[in-house]
Amino acid sequence: MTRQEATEHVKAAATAIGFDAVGIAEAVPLVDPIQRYQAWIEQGRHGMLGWMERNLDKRQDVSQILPEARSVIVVAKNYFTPYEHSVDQPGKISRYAWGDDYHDVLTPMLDALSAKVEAAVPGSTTRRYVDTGPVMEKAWAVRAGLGWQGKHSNVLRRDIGSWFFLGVVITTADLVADAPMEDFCGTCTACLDACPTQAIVEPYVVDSRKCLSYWTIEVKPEHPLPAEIAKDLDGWLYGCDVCQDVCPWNRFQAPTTEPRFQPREQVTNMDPQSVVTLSPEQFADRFKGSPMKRAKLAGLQRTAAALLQNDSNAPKEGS
Ligand code: B12
Ligand code: SF4
Ligand code: SF4
Repeated sequence: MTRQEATEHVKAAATAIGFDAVGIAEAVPLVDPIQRYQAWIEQGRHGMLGWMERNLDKRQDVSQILPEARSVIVVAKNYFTPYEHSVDQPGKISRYAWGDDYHDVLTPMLDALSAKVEAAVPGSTTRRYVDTGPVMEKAWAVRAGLGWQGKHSNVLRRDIGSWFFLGVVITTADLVADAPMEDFCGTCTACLDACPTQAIVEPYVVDSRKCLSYWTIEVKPEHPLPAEIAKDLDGWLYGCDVCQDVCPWNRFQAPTTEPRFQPREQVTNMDPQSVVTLSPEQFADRFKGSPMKRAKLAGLQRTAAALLQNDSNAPKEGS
């Protein structure tokens, strides 16, 4: 197979496996993204996510992960389902967590893609990631022309908006790289204007310390929610979708074909009162295979208690 044929074969395989988009980048070190990443860390914008301070060499240069890496294949998997959050009750769960854990869904798909790459280019090797290591997935997606980075900092495309997960296969196979995509944010500032906590501190830059997603998912349960976050939860129990809900490119997104991303038992909200009374056994049973396990029972209960205590947390109309 020629280089061009191998590239086409790999892209066709990504589609056949069920990915919604694929792009390829040359595996040379990232320059601007790593400088911006470093500045972001120095400004403390990662908050308590101490692991983000480590492995800068690997984040910059994937050959520190896979020596002789030549290409980075980036794939997108749509998780949009045609349901809305209940606007009249608090306890909103972010879309990405309505179905099964995306790590469980994407990992075998990435393994299948890796096998196709290794077969197309004999002697090549691969390493795959889906939010599982020190790889700057958004920066690689941008370089691979998979989408552009929106002002809310998520990667998006005109055809499928931003409701997709990213996955990455680093490979020693030398494939033909794609050109980056144009930025279609234009003069829009809808995401910056709508963020309930002004966490998008400037276009393209999110400060985790202000972001509801950080507080409701990532911060360990032993840390109480700061008063200014607790009062502005805007009805969110787990994660936050506001900056993507308001994005014009998300208006017409086609639903995912993946049954495992459908809302479990049609659940898009959870009554905070039912969360504070949940037992560990009920939690383990209810959230088996769900991304929501990540917050731990005590973490969910911390947010649920804040939702119950703050009247201002009733979701605003239309949010
Ligand atoms: C840490 C992390 C978080 C943190 C920090 C958020 C963030 N903005 O990075 C928190 C916990 C807040 C978070 C929240 C969410 N996350 Co998250 N997260 C990650 C993770 C593990 C690392 C991202 C990272 O390195 N951030 C560090 C900062 C420095 O990166 P950055 O924001 O991209 O910074 C760039 C821009 O600021 C840019 N920049 C700065 N100035 C300028 C100026 C111009 C002109 C331009 C063009 C660019 C630019 O340069 C920087 C470097 O490239 C990735 C998985 C991975 N390994 O990559 C998932 C990931 C980014 N998360 C994801 C998701 C789905 C979410 C949520 C939507 C979940 C939810 N519904 O609650 C929210 C979205 C919040 C938001 N608006 O960003 C997806 C995004 C998919 C996509 N379509 O882009 C990822 C890729 C996971 C995955 N594999 O699918 N997340
Ligand atoms: S996820 Fe929510 S809190 Fe975080 S930047 Fe987006 S709108 Fe703001
Ligand atoms: S809401 Fe507007 S500014 Fe924000 S990502 Fe979407 S198009 Fe870009």
